[in-house]
Amino acid sequence: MIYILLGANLGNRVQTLNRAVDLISERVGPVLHGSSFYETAPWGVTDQPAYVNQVLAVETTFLPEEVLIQTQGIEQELGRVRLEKWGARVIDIDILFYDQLMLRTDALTIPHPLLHQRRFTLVPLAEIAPDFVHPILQKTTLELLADCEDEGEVMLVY
Ligand code: A4P
Ligand code: MG
Repeated sequence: MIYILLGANLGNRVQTLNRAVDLISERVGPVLHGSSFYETAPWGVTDQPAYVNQVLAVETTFLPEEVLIQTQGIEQELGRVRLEKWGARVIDIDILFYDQLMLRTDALTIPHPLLHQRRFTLVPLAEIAPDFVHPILQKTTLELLADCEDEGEVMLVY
């Protein structure tokens, strides 16, 4: 099982996320669970519009690098223009976990190295995978959330 974070803060955010879910199920594998949509305060670069974030649980037969190629293709197709690190974007797709795998290459770090510092990731993840254990930190999502010092607002949309 892999866990994927979707984020959008430009354009029709919810429509973009729905299209991303469809493309992921076609090109990566069946989407077994999807969290609710959350409207979240921008993290990192705070002078940008609010995001909508969602976390998906996806079953895949692809290797991690192949998943990244697929998700980057989907980002391109949905109109992602890369401007500024952590800056505004039509769509961002991050791979959070790939089973209990730990991986670090130039292109890919799994688990995502910042996930435990971000309420916009942990809150939706806790909805669909509260007891998943982070392979490096050896804590469940709920434990990571309890320890997280991020105070960014995360509001359930639907
Ligand atoms: N990459 C490495 N590991 C991964 C991984 N696990 N998943 C590489 C996906 N990509 C991974 O990403 C840069 C490179 O990261 C990719 O080429 C890939 O090889 P990017 O998406 O091009 O650049 P970026 O997104 O601007 O930078 P970065 O560091 O990925 O930013 P983040 O961490 O994605 O943060 N605030 C809220 N509320 N909600 C958000 O969703 N997102 C960001 C972006 C900032 N603030 C946010 C949100
Ligand atoms: Mg990214």
